[in-house]
Amino acid sequence: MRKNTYTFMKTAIRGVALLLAAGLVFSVQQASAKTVKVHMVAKETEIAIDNKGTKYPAWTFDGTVPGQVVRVTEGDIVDFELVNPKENKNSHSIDFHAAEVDVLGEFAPVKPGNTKHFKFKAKRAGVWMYHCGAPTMAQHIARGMYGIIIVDPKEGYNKKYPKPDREYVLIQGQYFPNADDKQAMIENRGWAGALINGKMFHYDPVHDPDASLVLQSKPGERVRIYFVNANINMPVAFHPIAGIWDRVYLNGNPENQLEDMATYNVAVSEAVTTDIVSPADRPTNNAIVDHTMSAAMRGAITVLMNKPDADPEAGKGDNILLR
Ligand SMILES: [Cu+2]
Repeated sequence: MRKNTYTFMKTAIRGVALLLAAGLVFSVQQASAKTVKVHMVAKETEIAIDNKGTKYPAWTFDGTVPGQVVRVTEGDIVDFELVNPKENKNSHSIDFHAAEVDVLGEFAPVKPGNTKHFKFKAKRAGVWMYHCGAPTMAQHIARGMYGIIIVDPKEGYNKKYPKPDREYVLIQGQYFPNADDKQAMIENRGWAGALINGKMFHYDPVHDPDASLVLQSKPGERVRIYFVNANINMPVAFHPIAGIWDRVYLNGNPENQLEDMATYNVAVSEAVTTDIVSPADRPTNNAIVDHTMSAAMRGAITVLMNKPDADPEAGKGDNILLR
């Protein structure tokens, strides 16, 4: 009897201690979660589609293709506002792949002159596409309404998810020269270019003498790429020429991890995080490509230079999507 009472007391004390510990962890997490305001304006405007400055009648978030990089931490609340100015001719919308909401509510089209406001909790770590979903969706994406939302894991970095030395965002899209031909976009007819962050051969001075930007790192650094396939109809064979993906995090989640990959096949609308570590003992270059030749030769080649005098600011802080 006394032994039973003692065991009961011990179990009760342990239970209370566990509850206290759980409460502490919970309150720490609560305290670190924050609300992040994200404001976007749908803009129907001309943009440059290549390094020469060839104009294209784009539909955009905030006047750029892709739209702004949205970056939050797992557990944060995204407080979002989309303005569709009355000057626009079309309804637009937003579809965040990181949100679990109502497609007929939060994601519904917004008419010109109206504003949409909603909040969602970024519950799951990873990288996710966002895009306009207003009809005809193929046309709204093809004309430029897409971007990335990065939800960093609340645990932060660890052995399984090492801190990168540099980070870059690459978003691939398809260029359809006839911006009005929705049917061609749906049927994948007549696409003439592969866009990387909105331009063909954006970071490839080897194939385009007008290209002025490249990705940079120092030899031996861990470079983390956040990649989105914003194509209309084409998967992407994502491959670093003269390199190997040290790790591939499916959907950007550290729990979904592959190692030592040559090529990772990225579905339409899929986002993925990949790490590459160059040899530490000499300068090298990689060409990060869509190994699908019809895409590579139309613009999906990105040069990564690994050199001792790499720009110390490149791929750091807010400087991860080069424009
Ligand atoms: Cu739109």
